[in-house]
Amino acid sequence: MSAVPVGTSLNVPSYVKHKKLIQWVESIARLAQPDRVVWCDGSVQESERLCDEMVRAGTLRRLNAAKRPNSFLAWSDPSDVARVEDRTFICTETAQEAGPTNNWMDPAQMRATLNGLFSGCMRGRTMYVIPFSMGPLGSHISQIGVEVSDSPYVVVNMRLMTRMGRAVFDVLREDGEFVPCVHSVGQPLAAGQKDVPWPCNDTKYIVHFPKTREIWSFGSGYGGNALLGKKCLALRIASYMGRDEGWLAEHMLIVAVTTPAGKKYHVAAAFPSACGKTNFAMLIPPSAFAGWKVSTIGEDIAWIKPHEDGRLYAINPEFGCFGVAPGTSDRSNHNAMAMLHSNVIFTNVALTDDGDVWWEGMGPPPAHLIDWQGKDWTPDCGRKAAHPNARFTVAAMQCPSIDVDWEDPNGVPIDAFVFGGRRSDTVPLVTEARNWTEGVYMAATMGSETTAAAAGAQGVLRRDPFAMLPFCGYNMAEHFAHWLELGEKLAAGGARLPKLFCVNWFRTDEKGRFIWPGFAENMRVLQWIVERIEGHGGGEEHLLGVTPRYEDLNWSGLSFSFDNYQRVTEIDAAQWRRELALHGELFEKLRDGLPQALQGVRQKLQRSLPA
Ligand code: SAT
Ligand code: MN
Repeated sequence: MSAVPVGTSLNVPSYVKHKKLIQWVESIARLAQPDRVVWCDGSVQESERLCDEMVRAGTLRRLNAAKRPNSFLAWSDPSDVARVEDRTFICTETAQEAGPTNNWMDPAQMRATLNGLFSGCMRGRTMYVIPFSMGPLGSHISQIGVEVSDSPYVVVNMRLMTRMGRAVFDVLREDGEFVPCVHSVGQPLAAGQKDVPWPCNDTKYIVHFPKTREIWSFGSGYGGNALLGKKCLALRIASYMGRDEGWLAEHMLIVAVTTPAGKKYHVAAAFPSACGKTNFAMLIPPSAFAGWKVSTIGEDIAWIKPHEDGRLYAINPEFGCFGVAPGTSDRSNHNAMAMLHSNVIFTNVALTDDGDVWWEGMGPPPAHLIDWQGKDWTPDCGRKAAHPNARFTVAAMQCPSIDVDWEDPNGVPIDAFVFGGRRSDTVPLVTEARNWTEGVYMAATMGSETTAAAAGAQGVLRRDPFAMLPFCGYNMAEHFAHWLELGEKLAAGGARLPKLFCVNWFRTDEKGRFIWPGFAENMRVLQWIVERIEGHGGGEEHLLGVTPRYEDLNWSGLSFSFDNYQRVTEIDAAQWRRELALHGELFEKLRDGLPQALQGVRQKLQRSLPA
């Protein structure tokens, strides 16, 4: 091997035989000039050692072992708390290929920028080589990635979020394909300089080269900015792969619903970040639903492929959850609370006086806490104790409702797709599309009020097609076309297509309170969806599709008045005129490549609106 930077040895383990991979690691080491290179094996011992080091460095706090065994708390820099969408780039050959909803930059120009940023950026730090598989190891659906990162926090999180470690090299062997992912917090250390607990850089770049399947991330250590298997690989790069290869990478949870008759159905549902995907994926049916069972296959991402039988099968490419903590409680998500009892990394939640964690919505506030910024907190201090985008990282296997088939390398057959946004008005509780094109239209025109998952203003209504606005690695208009073509292809083969539904749990009253109880009560909607799949659910056809009448839902165990039901299902003509105008604005923005069929649906809706 040729010489590496002064004082650096690549330390390649003997079991790594992949020349191209070794050369690539060497090239990044030369560029970034870390003090040391460490190849991660994914073992418990490795994770424990790194956690101990991070505790000493002040990055992690070990939580009370009696209350929260083997769990840690990290507080990030206050400037590094969420995905940075305006610093996320798709570098395709042409701007048209990335489309108007992505930030585009010319690949050559971006490479020059990255070369500058990354040169020497790991000085004084260790560069970890993190091999991981998205999807079960060795499955034909899975993709291998290798992330190099100067953040030990990234290593221990990747171990929970992906199948990470030495076994990946058994799959890669000498020349297997992998997605190279380069990550740096972007804060080199001079000789003798003391580190900070959460190094990061005000300059941030989250960059994708979809054609060459490369990811480069600079300046952030947080979540989807830094755990590159998740949004970067499993959504942005994978959606681009799927477009080329005839499959889908979607921002969807996957649940199985088993009926009292023992029939099992699979539903994949798209919601924007921090709109309750984790809660829906782990729903426990209310006690009145005896015999019904909901089990979890995934809670954030689905890879969906057509099989020989003509149906669509989905896998969860992830191995863990990176869920929103605030609002999670025994009432909102009992399964999530149970899965958080041990082996968790919490980020940006508050610390209790007895060494446990707390966040808004968990339960009554303790009299005193240390907040996510390390400051004393009391219930009357006027600040939030946890950051609104505070998260937990935990292995999916710890979820009590995890489905027996969740690691099936062939995936599970999808019976229905559900699309939902956070809308305080306009969009009814649930609507079934009358056909595939109408369903794609619903997904394409989804709107949602923004949440703390991304930096920027919250509660602003924006179009979020397929809940993929920040995650589609190519032109969104083409994504619509890809869905329409896939539907046509499957239908032409004689397959029964999944049914498509649009939901909205978030309508509010005059005082801004949610009208629909949500959470476990969403089971009522889920039961109706299953009945529609089975062909016996009742409903009423209207402008947008089919919605259950009051008497079509199972109300046992809940008192929810007919009037309130009207308020969550009503279609207001004035609101829909505004809504269709907004759809028009989106279509205008996406006009290059927008499928004509979708314009057709919009025109039909416009004509059917009462004057
Ligand atoms: O991208 S993150 O995983 O940090 C947050 C999200 O959008 O779900
Ligand atoms: Mn998400």
